Amino acid sequence: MINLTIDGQQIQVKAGTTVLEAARSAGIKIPTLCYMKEINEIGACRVCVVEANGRMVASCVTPVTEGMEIKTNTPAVREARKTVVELMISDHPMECLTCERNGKCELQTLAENLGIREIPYEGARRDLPKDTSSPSIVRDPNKCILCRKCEAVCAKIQEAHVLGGQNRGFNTIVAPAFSLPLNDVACTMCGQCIHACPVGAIYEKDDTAKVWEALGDPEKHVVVQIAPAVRVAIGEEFGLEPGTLVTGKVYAALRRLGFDKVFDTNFTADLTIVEEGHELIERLNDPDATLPMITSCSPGWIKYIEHFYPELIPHLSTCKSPQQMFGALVKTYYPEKVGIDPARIFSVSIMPCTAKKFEAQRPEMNSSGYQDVDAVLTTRELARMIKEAGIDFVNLPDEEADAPMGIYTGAGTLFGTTGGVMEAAVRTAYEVVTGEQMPDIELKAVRGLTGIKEAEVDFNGKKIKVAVAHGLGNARKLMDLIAKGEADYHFIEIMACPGGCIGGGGQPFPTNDEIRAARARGLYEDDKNKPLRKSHENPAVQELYKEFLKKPLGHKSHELLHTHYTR
Ligand code: HC1
Repeated sequence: MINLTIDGQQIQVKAGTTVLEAARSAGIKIPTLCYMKEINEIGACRVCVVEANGRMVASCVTPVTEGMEIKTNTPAVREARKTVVELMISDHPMECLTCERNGKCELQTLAENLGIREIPYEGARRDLPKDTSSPSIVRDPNKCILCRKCEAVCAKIQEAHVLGGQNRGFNTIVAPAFSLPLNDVACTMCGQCIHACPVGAIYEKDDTAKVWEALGDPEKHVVVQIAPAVRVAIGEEFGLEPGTLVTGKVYAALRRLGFDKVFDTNFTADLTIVEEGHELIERLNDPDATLPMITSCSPGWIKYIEHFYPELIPHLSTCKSPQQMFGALVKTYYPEKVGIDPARIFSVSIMPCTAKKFEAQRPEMNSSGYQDVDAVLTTRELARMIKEAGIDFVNLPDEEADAPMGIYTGAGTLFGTTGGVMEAAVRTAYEVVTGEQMPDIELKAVRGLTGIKEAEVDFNGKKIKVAVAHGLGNARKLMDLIAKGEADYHFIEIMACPGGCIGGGGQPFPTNDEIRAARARGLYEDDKNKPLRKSHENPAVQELYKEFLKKPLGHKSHELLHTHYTR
């Protein structure tokens, strides 16, 4: 152990601890900007300067030494931090009022906290073009402060290695290699870089204008679906605690925005389970089938396997994601049922995910004869629309979704958190295979934020081995095992984002592990309180099969609900 003094407090910490972490352990707050524990510890921004034995050091990269004397709050330290931030602002576009991150920008908060009121330097400005090539993500290099957090998350958490420093000196930007457009590289569009970015240099493509226009068009019948993970996160945009379940208020807000029908992605999450469960059973009974089967509902994950493991694509379930199953049905089953011309339908989805914007535009997603999902909004974009409309979200009454595509079970809602698809699938597959009720439907082994989770379920003598990974770096570990022939699993769930969709790239700022855990608790609560908790028991799904699809994996299902991805 190392003994040191911080601001007069004697403390003891383990050797190797940084000054920043030592201070945090003593309850002393040092401001940071580029720092992410164990992910980006590069001392780039110098905002965390302190005096160590009389010398100015960046606390995030300075290890403690025996007898060290640290001062975090001297005039020289405060002055140095101010100068660092003033210099950063001096060449930053002063567009705070119109910036995506206005009010949620870490640089703005730092300037406020450090009492910066004027910038004594006039720095050179850059006027580089924005990269708008991706259907999901916009990069504005002019706002980049070179903290390298996006690069670190893309490399170390997602292991996609898409972003990196280009050029030198003042011309340095963080961009794909050779400054190629994002759409031309192996970007999975997961949007984790957006959460890492402390300013407005990376953000989702804004599709709110498209949706406002559709809502204002009397010829259009505008329908909306909301994803599982939105309901436990959007409340944060209105001051509620992370994890607060606000499903009824979201439905009410959507009606007040003018949507003609308010439906729920959880309905098709239940449907996905019925289709995917049957697909799994079919594969288990076929000695020539490709196993393990891997879930296919996370579009960032699909893009990752297409780029990095194309030879393993046959492992993917052929099921489309719930978003896309919904899209296909809302322009076929639904208009047939209610007698509307499908050409009039404009289908919107509210997703926690930026990659869903890309998924909706994939050529595979037109099986209704139209683009199945016309516009995808993130949780943040919906919150912006609600604010723009002046809706008092917190005081809205709880309303119900419309039938039939708004009815869901507890299993459907679990999709929004890592392990949830697996838990939902096991609940259904167990009953279909064994013909018996599962003794305990809660598969606790696949809950929680551990990167890779495993479980074994006894299907009446047949042991089914499953694994769950979230975050693409964890997915890569499982893919390497499969590639080496060392994975003895039957079924694997993979979600691109850490925590699953609750941690999606379109979720409110900030998103961290504590907040992910709170949002997951909200979904488990939703599941627990549902009278029906198994997807195959969803009466609206049963009706859909009776009236339209006829049977799982049948002809219509194959036409509308399944697809094959290619390299
Ligand atoms: Fe997801 Fe899914 S769980 S992918 O994270 O399978 O976005 O919430 O909507 O489609 O249901 C996202 C969430 C979401 C789909 C479902």
